[in-house]
Amino acid sequence: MEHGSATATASPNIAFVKYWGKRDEELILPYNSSVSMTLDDSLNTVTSVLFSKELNADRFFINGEEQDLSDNDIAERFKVVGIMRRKAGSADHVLVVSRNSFPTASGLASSASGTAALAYACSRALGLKLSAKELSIIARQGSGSSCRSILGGIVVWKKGRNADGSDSYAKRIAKKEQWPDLIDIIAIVSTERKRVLSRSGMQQTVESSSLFKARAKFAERNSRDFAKAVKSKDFDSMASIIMKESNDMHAVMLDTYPPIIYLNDVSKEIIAAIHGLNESSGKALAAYTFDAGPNAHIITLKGNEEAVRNALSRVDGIRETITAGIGSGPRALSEKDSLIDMERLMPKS
Ligand code: 2P0
Repeated sequence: MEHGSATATASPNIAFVKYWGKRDEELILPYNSSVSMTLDDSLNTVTSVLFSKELNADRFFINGEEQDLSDNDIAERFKVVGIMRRKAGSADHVLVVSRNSFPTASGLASSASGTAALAYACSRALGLKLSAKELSIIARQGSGSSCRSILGGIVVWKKGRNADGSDSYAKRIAKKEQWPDLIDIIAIVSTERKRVLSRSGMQQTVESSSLFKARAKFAERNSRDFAKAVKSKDFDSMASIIMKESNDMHAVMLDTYPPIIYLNDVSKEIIAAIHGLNESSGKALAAYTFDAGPNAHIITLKGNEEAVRNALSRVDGIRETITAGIGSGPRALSEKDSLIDMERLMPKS
């Protein structure tokens, strides 16, 4: 092939059963299975790739800024490109241009949507016909949680048992249409960059937390129970697993030495407000979950949005909220949406 290009879009996912801890750092294999919902287009990454003999080096731009490919974090995500190139038998250099549509204040990690969009765009540009399973296995090696953003709806990432990672990939457990009302109200509490990155933080947990050894077993059971609750349309059980999972993950973070503390006082106020709302309603209207930061994700159904907003309005310190629905996964965009200027072989200005 002389050259190949493609543009794809993917969205982040929010984990209901959390991934925190790798049993294999190179292949990115987790200690436990995890479950998430892929978000809709309200938050997304668009990525264009061009493989061409006319390029004399690999180049990678995110939001207009050129990335240093010798930086560890960037090189890890870029691993996806190397895997794709080997699969396609290509030796061409690549130009990758990526843009996150996230509201700058969202504080959301872009690694999941970015790596999923990169994998999806590379496979199309190189003419590889890969299944969702194959794409998920490749994306996983760039960033663990990105393997779940390869699919829409509610998704489980099976931890797998094989040493080569061939059985550690994401599978959909419910289509978007089965849970069309599921939403994530993101309450922005802080826009500061996180001090401890997920990658090094989770490794410190594996090395130093004794509670973590127990977590793997609970989390595996929670993944199975969550899948059952999704199938039986049991939001009450889903909500309690979501909240307990978040609490459990933040407990092992605190048990890490030195401790990793992502939640702040506003996060804790939100936790109390959601429990208060559920108690006064006599059933679970909503669930909170927190990732590697203090911003809250409130998982609820569209019909409960007003009640949740009411409860949140009584918490001081929430800067803004962003609501995302359930998404349908990555998709290819047309050439006119490409972020690459094919004449100059540079990002479009
Ligand atoms: C998750 N997080 O399940 C958990 C919850 C953060 C807290 O996956 O090292 O960026 O690239 O595999 O996927 C964040 O970790 O880490 C994450 P790597 P990733 O969504």
